[in-house]
Amino acid sequence: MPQTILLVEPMLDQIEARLDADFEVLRLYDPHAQEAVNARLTDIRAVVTGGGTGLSREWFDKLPNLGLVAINGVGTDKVDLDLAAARNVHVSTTPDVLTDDVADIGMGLIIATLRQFGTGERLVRQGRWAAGTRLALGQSLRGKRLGVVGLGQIGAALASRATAFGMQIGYFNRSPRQIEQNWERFASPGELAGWSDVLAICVAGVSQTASMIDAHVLAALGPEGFLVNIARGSIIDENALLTALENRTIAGAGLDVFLNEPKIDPRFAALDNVVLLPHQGSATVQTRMAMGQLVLDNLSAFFAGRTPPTSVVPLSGRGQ
Ligand code: 8YV
Repeated sequence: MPQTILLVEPMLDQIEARLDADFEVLRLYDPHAQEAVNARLTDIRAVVTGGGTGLSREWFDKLPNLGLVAINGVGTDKVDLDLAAARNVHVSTTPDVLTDDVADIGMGLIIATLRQFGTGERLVRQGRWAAGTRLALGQSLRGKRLGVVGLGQIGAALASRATAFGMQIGYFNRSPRQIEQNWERFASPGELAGWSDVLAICVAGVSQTASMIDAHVLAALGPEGFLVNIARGSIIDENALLTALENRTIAGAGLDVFLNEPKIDPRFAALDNVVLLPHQGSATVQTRMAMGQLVLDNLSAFFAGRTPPTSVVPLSGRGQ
């Protein structure tokens, strides 16, 4: 009898086919499966979910025999890791394999924001270029100062890309990092923002980083500064960001993540100085295949009685 798992959000078809071959998969997102899900709660040993979705405390409480939450991503902010540890539930992620694609989206948002890809695309599509409207001049990347908030794998990969575009790199990182490059370290996000032309948010979205980018940091970034966020919406005081964009106390923003995704604040849609993406950081066929393979590896290790290879929750005791 195959083990029963709960799939919280869709994955790549090829990965879901492998899940169906190896497990009894109950799909939480399938409206026709709700009755089956509720009838089988005690049989569910593992949950597969996304980084942006996680698993709520309510669902932890509904699953008495849960032993693994396998995240198809690296963000653990939507899973209570303390609760998982207390319940002896592994939480696994998909590190490394998505670094390049997320850094690519960050570089793309820097280019798209400084060179006004969104405004330009709308100008052409709406026929205003043909009617004689011209796009205002943009900003070159060469020589601009990129401030990276969070110099982890993704932040460092973005900084390397930006260096190739002729940008200078500064960064803020809570813990010191041994780096070979001559990137300047700043003591706070505010000091980094005051130095930066572009501020890129690459830090994990955890309780310690909630609203780290607030009105003071945005004021330090200033009216010629741009913000890019490829991490989590929770890291930015979103009302302060919207006010700064509306009042142009910052020049613009390129955003792949938001609070309350996908039902983001409608104020964003009224702005012409933002580039908006629907959380596309790791959303490529190749990366989602690699992430899915890591999810499968963690599931098979767990059900074989071994520690999931990319578990982030140190467990004492059974774990199984
Ligand atoms: C994905 C992410 O969008 O890695 C993360 O935490 O947010 C992204 O990679 C998400 O995990 C898709 O399920």
